[in-house]
Amino acid sequence: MSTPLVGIVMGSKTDLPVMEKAAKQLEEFGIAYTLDVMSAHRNPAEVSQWASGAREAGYKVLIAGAGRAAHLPGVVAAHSDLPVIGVPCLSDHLGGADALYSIVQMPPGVPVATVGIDNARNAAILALQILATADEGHARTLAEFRAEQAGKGMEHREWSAEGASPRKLGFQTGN
Ligand code: AIR
Repeated sequence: MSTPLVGIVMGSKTDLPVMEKAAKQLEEFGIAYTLDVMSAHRNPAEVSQWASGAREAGYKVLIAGAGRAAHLPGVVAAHSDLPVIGVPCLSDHLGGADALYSIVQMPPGVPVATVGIDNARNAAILALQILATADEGHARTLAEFRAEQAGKGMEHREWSAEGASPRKLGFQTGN
């Protein structure tokens, strides 16, 4: 296996159902990654050590996901100058806004690129886009992904062009 380019970390094992979407997408892109659990609050020393050594370890992009007071992405960004993508994970409170605000509202100077609540797949796609700026192989993977996505979009367009009748849309026609 080649050197992992993307490091995925999450605040708890309970974030795995969300964060494994990033791992799955990276696998589909053929990008080597690692996946770890470490909490900014419960294991601050481990987080600091991992993030501080991330560039030297060969990573190019870091993805960090957490819920509630989601400080993990910000703390990782504080300890590393690699691009950090933050994934706010939905918890049973506040509709995920707690994690979203904790991640997106970084102080000027220490950015975290924040994706939508639970949208770990977008984090993997953004990681590919970052890698593609400096690598032809990743740029080709990105172009293929975009073409495939556009193809799916066209299928939807064709479906609507076949006649988006009120019945097809599930509306009741009165008379
Ligand atoms: N969390 C863990 N340490 C710091 C934070 N913010 C987050 C986890 C998880 C939530 O707290 O990322 O989303 C609940 O964690 P647990 O382990 O109690 O299920």
